[in-house]
Amino acid sequence: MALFLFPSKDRTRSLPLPREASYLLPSMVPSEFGPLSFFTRFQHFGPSFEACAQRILEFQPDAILISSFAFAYGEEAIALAQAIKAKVPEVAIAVGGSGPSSCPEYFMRQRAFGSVYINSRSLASLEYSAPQTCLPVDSFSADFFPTLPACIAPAPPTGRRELPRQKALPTNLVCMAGSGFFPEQTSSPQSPLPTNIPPVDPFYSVPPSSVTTQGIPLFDFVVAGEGEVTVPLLLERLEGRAKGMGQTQRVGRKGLSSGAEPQLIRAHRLCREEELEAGLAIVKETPDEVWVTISLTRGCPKGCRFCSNHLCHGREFRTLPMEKFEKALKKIPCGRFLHLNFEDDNLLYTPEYFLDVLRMVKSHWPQTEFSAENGLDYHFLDATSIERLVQYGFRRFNMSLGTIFPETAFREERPLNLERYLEVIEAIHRRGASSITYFIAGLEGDTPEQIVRQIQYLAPLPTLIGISLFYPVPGIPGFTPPPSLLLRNPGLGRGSFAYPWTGSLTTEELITAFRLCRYVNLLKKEHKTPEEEALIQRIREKGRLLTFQKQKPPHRKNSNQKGRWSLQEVPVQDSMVKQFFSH
Ligand code: B12
Ligand code: SF4
Repeated sequence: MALFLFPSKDRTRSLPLPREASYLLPSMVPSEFGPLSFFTRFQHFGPSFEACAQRILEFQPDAILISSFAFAYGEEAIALAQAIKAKVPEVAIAVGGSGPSSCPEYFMRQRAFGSVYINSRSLASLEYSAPQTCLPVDSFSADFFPTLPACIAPAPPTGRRELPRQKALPTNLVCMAGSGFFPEQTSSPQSPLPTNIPPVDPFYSVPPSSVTTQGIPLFDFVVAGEGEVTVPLLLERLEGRAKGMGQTQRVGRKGLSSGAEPQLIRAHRLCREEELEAGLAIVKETPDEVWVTISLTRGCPKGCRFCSNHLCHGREFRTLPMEKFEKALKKIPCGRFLHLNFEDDNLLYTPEYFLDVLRMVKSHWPQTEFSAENGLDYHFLDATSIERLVQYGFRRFNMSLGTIFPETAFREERPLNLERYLEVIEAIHRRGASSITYFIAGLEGDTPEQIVRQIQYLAPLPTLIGISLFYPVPGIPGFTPPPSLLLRNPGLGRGSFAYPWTGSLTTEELITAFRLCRYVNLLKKEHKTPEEEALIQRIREKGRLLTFQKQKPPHRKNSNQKGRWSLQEVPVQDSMVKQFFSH
């Protein structure tokens, strides 16, 4: 088995903004940069899909398992699979992860060749059935494993360049590949940015010259739910296929694809604690320091309506056994300063477990700084627990607030206790640590006025603001069935694409809120550069939002002395900005 992790910041390419996202253009400022900027570039991180496919196929796999971690990145998983199938149509491909768990139908319908957009059009009429969450074992039903038509192997296409292969027999080699894209937000005044992003055709379709396999289903298996439960089922089916084919039949064939319609494999239960493995990754190392990200728990029992976590991991909270955690820690080099980040959703749900975890880390790395990037639930914090966490090594607290409005919180089934939140923020500040408070803009019922009030509420508090633009996921309430636009263009489901899904805020209003939050954060910044001070001063004078723009023709009005940048007014929703500055 080989594992490939392709997304990487080492190789980045700027791409044209996908055509369907061209509604963003009026809100974008070409060559914008600095602390008030919105997203400016659409980037691909890592090698091209073609190169990824090539590298995977050099391994001569019988089957390839692709992990698609969010529905919004479904098109990238498909582009990778298409690049693979264009080279070797017979290799079996399975796709799993949170993306397919939330909408397996989208993946089931994909064909092995055809640009994402040709496929997308056919998806407009896609029928959708609500995803079933992983169920307890006694709810097992044969319906989870639908019987699909008998498999017919595709005839090897002519004219295709085949990669050399060592063995004719299945070896059960399995590759796990990841793919991911995200638009980059720039913050460095030095960064050279493209001057404009034209809305042209998407970048990731395989060149038409390699159209050889149109009509063949892209995936052999679409897998929903936790891998601990589904991978054994998948391997069983692959082994069954390998045995069924036998050596004679497989002569001249590559891989285990049946060429038939994909099979859907759904987890029939959640994985048990003893089946859990620590998700631990060393993300950066220097001779003195090491940065590690880890995930120790699964599932969240809370039922926030906007959250899709349960579609893959259910609502039962499970923790990694401590012995396994201790074993996982052995992968981290000792004797260095450790930065340990938890990606768990609700670590404080079992505070004693969490404290045991911190104690164990400290016993091995007395010098550790902890963070929990995905947020800590302020309901579980108070001055005493904050004191304890700071003593253990928390210097920054990411707080997930959601909303300050009781009616929105009620509608979203999100607990809200502003009094407690304020106490917690103050206690963190008093203790000399910092915090970021996350809220969501664009939820059902939000109004532009409310969002400005929310920003004004957070502005004087000793916390930075993290704004999340609401993103939909098929399967969450209000998105079942998902709008056809989301099924045609899953990528529009990225938060950064500011699509007005709920209709409560327009794209312009969402982006205005985003920029206002960045302005507030700049005001709170301790050591501002002279350029940033100048920016703030101009914004205050004008009562309008401005941003840094890389200077194209030199010597324009408002440009700085060296003519490298100018201050540019940003396109925003005027009444929101007025309301903000009239406070
Ligand atoms: C860490 C995290 C991030 C990190 C890192 C992501 C990364 N590239 O590694 C950051 C902060 C960058 C991030 C960002 C986003 N995230 Co995020 N993130 C998470 C989080 C909290 C943990 C993911 C994780 O590692 N889980 C632990 C592992 C073990 O679980 P897993 O990946 O699901 O894998 C299991 C199964 O899915 C399955 N499986 C996985 N792959 C495969 C493949 C096969 C073949 C099989 C059989 C099984 C299988 O087996 C695994 C073991 O059980 C999840 C929530 C969650 N608890 O899962 C959200 C989550 C995945 N994120 C989500 C989203 C939407 C995003 C964004 C797109 C949001 C946005 N801004 O628009 C961005 C995109 C950023 C980007 N371009 O990559 C959603 C996805 C929803 C969906 N179904 O589409 C989730 C579920 C959060 C939520 N509640 O809404 N995220
Ligand atoms: S607390 Fe977090 S992980 Fe749990 S349901 Fe709410 S948003 Fe999702």
